[in-house]
Amino acid sequence: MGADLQGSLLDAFEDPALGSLDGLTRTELGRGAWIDVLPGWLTGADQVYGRLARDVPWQAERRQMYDRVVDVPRLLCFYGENVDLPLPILDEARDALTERYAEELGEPFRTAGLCFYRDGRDSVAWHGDRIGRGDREDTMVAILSVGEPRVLALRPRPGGSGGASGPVGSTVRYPLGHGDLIVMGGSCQRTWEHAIPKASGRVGPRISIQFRPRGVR
Ligand SMILES: O=C(O)CCC(=O)C(=O)O
Repeated sequence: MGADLQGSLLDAFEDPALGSLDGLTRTELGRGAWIDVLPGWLTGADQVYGRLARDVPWQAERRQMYDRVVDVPRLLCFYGENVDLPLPILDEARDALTERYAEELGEPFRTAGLCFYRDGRDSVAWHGDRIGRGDREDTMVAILSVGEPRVLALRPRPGGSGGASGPVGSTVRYPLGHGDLIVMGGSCQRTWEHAIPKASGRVGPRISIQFRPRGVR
């Protein structure tokens, strides 16, 4: 795969483990959207990165874009409901998130979408996860990040439901590092958009694991 990570040597010998979710910090974005952030939720992230990079059956996809078919600028693998995730620590993460958000979300996190950003040229364009419940009611998408830090950018959805467009410059940026967790909640998927912008310079690989409730994509 040629996707070596310049991880810390100490971390390389550490078994993966999840910390407490008590340290989550919530930021209200407006229009009923919020994000919870917890840097360093996962320790031993080097091992997680290494095994996912090596063992996941990554797929390169192509998509129709107007009159052209283009490469999707990242590798993908989707784990639906009731399938084993590629590492037990990811099942633990999903279950811990389900327990933490049980009352607020009202249903479990059930699927895991994995993205592999090979370098700074890989990215995700602006979008909301609006297939399923995310299009009409509040939901949550939780993202665990391993590998090179990349920015998750969020901006009010232009002309979206839930209010007028946000003011120019209202984009917020969260650098997601090795082992960090971010949860997008409330109306975030229908009133805001998110993206992983391309990054310039020498940017190493990153893998994101997105946990979602049933039907949300
Ligand atoms: O990689 C990430 O953190 C975000 C991925 C994402 O937004 C998506 O795949 O829909």
